[in-house]
Amino acid sequence: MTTRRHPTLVAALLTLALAAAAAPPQPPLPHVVILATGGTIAGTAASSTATVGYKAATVGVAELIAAVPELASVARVTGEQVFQIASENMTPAHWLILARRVNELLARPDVAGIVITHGTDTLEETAYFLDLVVKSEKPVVLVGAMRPATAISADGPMNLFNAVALAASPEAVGRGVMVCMNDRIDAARDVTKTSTVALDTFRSPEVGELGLMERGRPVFYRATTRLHTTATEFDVSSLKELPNVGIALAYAGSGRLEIDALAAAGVKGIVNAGVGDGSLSIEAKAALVEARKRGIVVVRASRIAGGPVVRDGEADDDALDFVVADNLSPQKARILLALALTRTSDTREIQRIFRRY
Ligand code: DAS
Repeated sequence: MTTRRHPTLVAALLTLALAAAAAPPQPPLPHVVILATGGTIAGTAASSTATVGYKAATVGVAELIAAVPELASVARVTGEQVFQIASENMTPAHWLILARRVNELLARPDVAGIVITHGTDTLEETAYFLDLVVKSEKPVVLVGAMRPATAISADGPMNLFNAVALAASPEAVGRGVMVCMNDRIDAARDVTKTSTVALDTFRSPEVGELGLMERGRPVFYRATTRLHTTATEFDVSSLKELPNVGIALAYAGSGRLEIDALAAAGVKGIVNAGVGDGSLSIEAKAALVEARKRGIVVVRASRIAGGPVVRDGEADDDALDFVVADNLSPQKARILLALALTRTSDTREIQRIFRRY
């Protein structure tokens, strides 16, 4: 076919070429760094139908990125393999390493946001710790998967795409550390893993998600009222280790066994995951009073997934010099107490901290 016979085609092609040349240059895509730590999102199994009993933390960050070429449509992505572990093995020592790397990267003007790929088992704890110590307004988004990368309908790739798209979004700036799984956007403070197996496991049962991902864009419905990131008083940049805080879970017949063991182990704080509204058995109360007398800070939390522990409700906290956890889960109250103890051992000051974060 020669163009001589199709003058309209030539005109159309010319118009397109001129339009393309005149179009304003597209701004460069935001640079998002993916920090990989392991977990199921990096997991593999011998069979594509295996969704339990697989090996977590085997696929490297380069492979995770290569498996989702669509990332290039929302961000310029680079990756670092910070750890390669199942998150049941994550520790405060790992948190400190991760926090330092996050703060270093976010201080760079060329970095727009960070995604952290992570096992789901303790993802909410790492997220909350970072929410309290990251010193930037830029988005930090944690993401995992409930099915290994080798599974039919693996959830990791879409979760990773959404997490990167969120971290690249200007609307995500200043909202604290977020968790983005199964299209939901949750605040680090409120989110928790609610199912051992369901894809939609990360929920914020009491206060609801911050928003949803829609076609690669965040739609926000609320913002947290609690302090986070640049508004917190916590600085871990030169901290060697976090103060040791333990959790004692209450159950029918639980007495002082776990509490005494924690006290004997030399913890600086005990979070008591009480029954009901943080209720204490007679024995547990006696053990906590003794622990307090040894200078251990006691926080009354609840094993129940929702609602606050009301101060001076099921125990006379004023008289006992205890702190209440507000509506934080025991595992998150432990994180906040550990960071509070880097600032003060004054229980009134610590209670004020639990009201603000
Ligand atoms: N063992 C789990 C973990 O690494 C696997 C996962 O769900 O990510 O948290």
